[in-house]
Amino acid sequence: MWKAEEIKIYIKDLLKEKRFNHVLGVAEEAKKLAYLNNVDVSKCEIAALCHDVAKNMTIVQMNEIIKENNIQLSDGEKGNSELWHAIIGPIIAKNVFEIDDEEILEAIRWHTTGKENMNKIDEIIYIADMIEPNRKFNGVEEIREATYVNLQQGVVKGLNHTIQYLLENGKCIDLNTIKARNYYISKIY
Ligand code: DGI
Ligand code: FE
Ligand code: FE
Repeated sequence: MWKAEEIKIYIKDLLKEKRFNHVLGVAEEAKKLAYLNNVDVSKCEIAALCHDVAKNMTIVQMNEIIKENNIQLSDGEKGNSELWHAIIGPIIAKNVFEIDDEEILEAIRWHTTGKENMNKIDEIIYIADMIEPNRKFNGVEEIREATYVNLQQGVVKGLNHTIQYLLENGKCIDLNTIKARNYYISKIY
């Protein structure tokens, strides 16, 4: 498995500057949250550094990888190419960065939609992606504060925010996003 510093060098070349800075922001946020929640800091750092590794790919390139790897997309995923970088990310992380740790690969897989009953690493990567210091959208501060009170409370607020954004913009909401919210609100409230 590549070291964090080696992955950083690779993705600095791979991604645009803004995306690279986002990835570094997610890594710092994830490390802090890991420490505070008694989760493996270095696993979270590696997952964070890899989470958007497929973000610069074209739809054609992603389609090729999906076919080559016999990935069956759900009907919802087929029409929703923004979700594909999370599906392809673990494949690149495995093939290029030689990551075999299933927990790291799973955290990359679920960073965009979330899912029901995530483990703490999944939760940290999901929410660190949303609240890292470069994120400036309306409402981010409330999600940040909630996350530092309670990780799962932050996840609920993050899911609510995404669902609201998707509704307002007339976009399809992936079933995993909905199931995740239903799961987490029933746990929190
Ligand atoms: O890759 P990032 O930009 O850092 O963040 P991300 O992986 O969370 O991807 C964000 C995009 O994914 C954003 O445009 C909203 C979209 N997204 C997240 N959940 C869903 C979704 N899009 C649809 N259509 N449905 C979802 O459930
Ligand atoms: Fe992403
Ligand atoms: Fe991201």
